[in-house]
Amino acid sequence: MTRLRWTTAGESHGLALVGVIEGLPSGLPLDLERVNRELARRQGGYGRGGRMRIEKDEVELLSGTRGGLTLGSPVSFRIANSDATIEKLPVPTNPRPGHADLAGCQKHGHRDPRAVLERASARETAARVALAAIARQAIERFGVEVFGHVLELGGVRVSSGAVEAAFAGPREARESRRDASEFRSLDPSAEAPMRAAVDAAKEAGDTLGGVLEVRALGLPPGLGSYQSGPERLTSRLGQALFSIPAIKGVEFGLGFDAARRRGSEFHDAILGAEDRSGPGGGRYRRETNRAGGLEGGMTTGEPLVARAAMKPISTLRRGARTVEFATLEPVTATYQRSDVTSVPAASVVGEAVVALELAGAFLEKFAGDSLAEVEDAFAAFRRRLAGV
Ligand code: EPS
Repeated sequence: MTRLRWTTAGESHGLALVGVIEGLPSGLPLDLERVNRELARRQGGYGRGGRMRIEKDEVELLSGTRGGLTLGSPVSFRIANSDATIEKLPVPTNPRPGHADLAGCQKHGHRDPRAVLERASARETAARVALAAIARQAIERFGVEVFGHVLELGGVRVSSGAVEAAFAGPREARESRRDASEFRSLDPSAEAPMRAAVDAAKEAGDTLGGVLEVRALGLPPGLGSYQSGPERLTSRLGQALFSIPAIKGVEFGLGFDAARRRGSEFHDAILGAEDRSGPGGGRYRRETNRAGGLEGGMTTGEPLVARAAMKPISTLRRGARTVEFATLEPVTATYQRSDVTSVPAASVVGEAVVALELAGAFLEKFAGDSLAEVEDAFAAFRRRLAGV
């Protein structure tokens, strides 16, 4: 039994992105179409640039399954790059602000931003979306749903009423509403102002950031641990969300607003639960969920609610101020092409990294070499929970 772990490799304009994940139980049916659907969702969204018309991301499975079932061995795949021009692309003569260019060059001792930017590029997130789309299949069968959507883009906020209504309703309805939106939003009335904001930024050669939210429903209590800081699910999820390029802030539940409340106005009262059929499965429920489904670094059985703030994309068509490596002469940073915003895509990536971390925490709590063993461990926990 291996703890769930994974890695990616690949440069933005290299041959391919590669992913390897180990620690999945054997006997898990893997739906590759599901993986490709997630990749397509990440590629879409209003405000993407020319590159996404060139690529059509699809996984090619290389190992870890037989007859459509996992073997328990590492699962690996590649996603080919259509634009695999890394050897031919020009070497910029100046570092672009906002990117990894300058610190990366200083770190490695070169004056070639391409040597840095090819790996620092957010293209890598395609591999992580594929890894997550594989791993989450291990927890979705236990009733866990992980759902990402856009809360705010370029200063346009979706209505919280529309969001709460979507979460109160059936899963299929919120999925189809979000997937019909070019902004991955649950509020159709936000579409027109968001489109206008992106069009205006594009016109001005500028870029936009925003806020994404990821909720996970159907989680049992007790995933994660209070036993050591790094094992707290809060720190693991925070790290996962901050690992997405351009993320500048992460919060759970009321987040920064919690700092402005008294304790009596924040903590979620514990009530007895009449209905024990819910995912928590236990004898308790909460009156509110201001903590965002996490207490003591563990899931509470309430929905997990995480949000992440994304800065505007660093590549500006109007140009950003920098200096030449050779002369320190002030110049406008090199521009080739870029997205105006990728907040819709980042909501898919946010969903993915949260799902990947939750899959890891779930498979630690309900560990097993085979899917049957995981099912047994989960059922035994549910039985015990009814008595605690
Ligand atoms: C990116 C720059 C753009 C984006 C890219 C991320 O690519 P290019 O330089 O080839 O135009 O399209 O995003 C992706 C390729 C992707 O798959 O999301 C960057 O500098 O981070």
